[in-house]
Amino acid sequence: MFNALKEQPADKILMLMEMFKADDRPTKIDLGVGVYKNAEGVTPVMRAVKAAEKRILEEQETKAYTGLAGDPAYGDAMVSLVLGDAVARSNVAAVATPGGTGAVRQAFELIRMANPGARVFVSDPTWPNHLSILKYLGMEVVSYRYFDSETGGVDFGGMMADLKGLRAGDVVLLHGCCHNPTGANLNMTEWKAVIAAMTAAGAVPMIDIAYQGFGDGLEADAAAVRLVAASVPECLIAASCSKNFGIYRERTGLLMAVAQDSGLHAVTQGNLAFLNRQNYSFPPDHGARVVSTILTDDGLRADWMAELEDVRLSMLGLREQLAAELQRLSGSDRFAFLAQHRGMFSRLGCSGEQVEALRRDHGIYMVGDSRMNIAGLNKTTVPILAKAIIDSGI
Ligand code: PLP
Ligand code: TYF
Repeated sequence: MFNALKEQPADKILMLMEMFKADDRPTKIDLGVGVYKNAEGVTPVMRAVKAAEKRILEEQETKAYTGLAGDPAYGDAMVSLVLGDAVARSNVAAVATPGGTGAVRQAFELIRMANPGARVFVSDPTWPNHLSILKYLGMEVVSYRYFDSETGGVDFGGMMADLKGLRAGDVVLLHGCCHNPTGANLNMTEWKAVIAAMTAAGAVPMIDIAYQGFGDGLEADAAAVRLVAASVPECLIAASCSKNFGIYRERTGLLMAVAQDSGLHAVTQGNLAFLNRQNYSFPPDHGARVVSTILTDDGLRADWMAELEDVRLSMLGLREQLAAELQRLSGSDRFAFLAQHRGMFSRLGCSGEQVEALRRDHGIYMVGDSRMNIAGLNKTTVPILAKAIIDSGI
């Protein structure tokens, strides 16, 4: 049987991680995989996470199964973190999932179950796993223009023109904040226009939010998701706790299906639970319990928010330093977009050969499309990167 298997394409981001490990140059710089690192290059366990884990270790009395939707306290806490009071809780069906990826996967499956002919509109570019999962599920993908490589911002005219091709029942996948891989984001006026286009066509928004708190702050980063949820008849939201709680390997995510018609709640909730049962039965609990412990305790929540804010501001500081350094070395403003971008990533906008040269000649690792993880820098390596960029003729 196994001899019938074909080679599968590797994940380029994860491949880069292996290449970086194998490089023995002490000066190498890792700007590849999207994992937060502090100035010492460490991905720390957040203080509130440690405290919550300690509490769970001491107080948890059973490891018996939770429910197919996961622990309700986690669902409630996360719905509130992401959606605030934008919609009534009774209009939100939600299930815990293994990471944001699990939520994305279940969302696509729910779409396919409800409307096998649905096309999924995705930004060009988008997170590669969106495309690979959609392809695996045999779903039709339509890409819409998103990134303007001239300005480093959003090609909003192109995006709106491409959304004119929407038909009723199509799905539009949007990044809630901190677009991966570009770092370029819609402003609120643009979000309103996108919502109007989806509503006019009868298309359903699906929002992937994996970096809430990494861009403009916990509340600001959720503003677009909340506006969408409050404005449209139905939407799907896939949230990840991997980055903002720093619990990557615990696999903690939540899929939400919001309907203004609360009569749809029971059947939607039942279908989400059904999908969990088909794919893995009960979702992982440890990370979810850490999250709900933090979010429901005033002290832990405040400490988590303070540490997350430090993380956000450190990345913002690195962006500003890098943009200023490149301004100084190039004598131009052509890299100013780096300070405007939000989240962990920025697309530098150079060629594949230039990315390759940065790796070969300078030991600087970024993804082939010139996506850099800003958190891979520190105050000392920013000038090294800036000089390498200019020396490479970028
Ligand atoms: N969606 C996007 C855009 C991401 O960048 C990530 C990153 O890891 C995820 C979803 C899901 O992450 P995870 O499955 O680790 O929670
Ligand atoms: O884009 C990133 O780097 C993160 C981490 O298959 C990641 O989202 C990368 C590849 C992958 C899963 C997660």
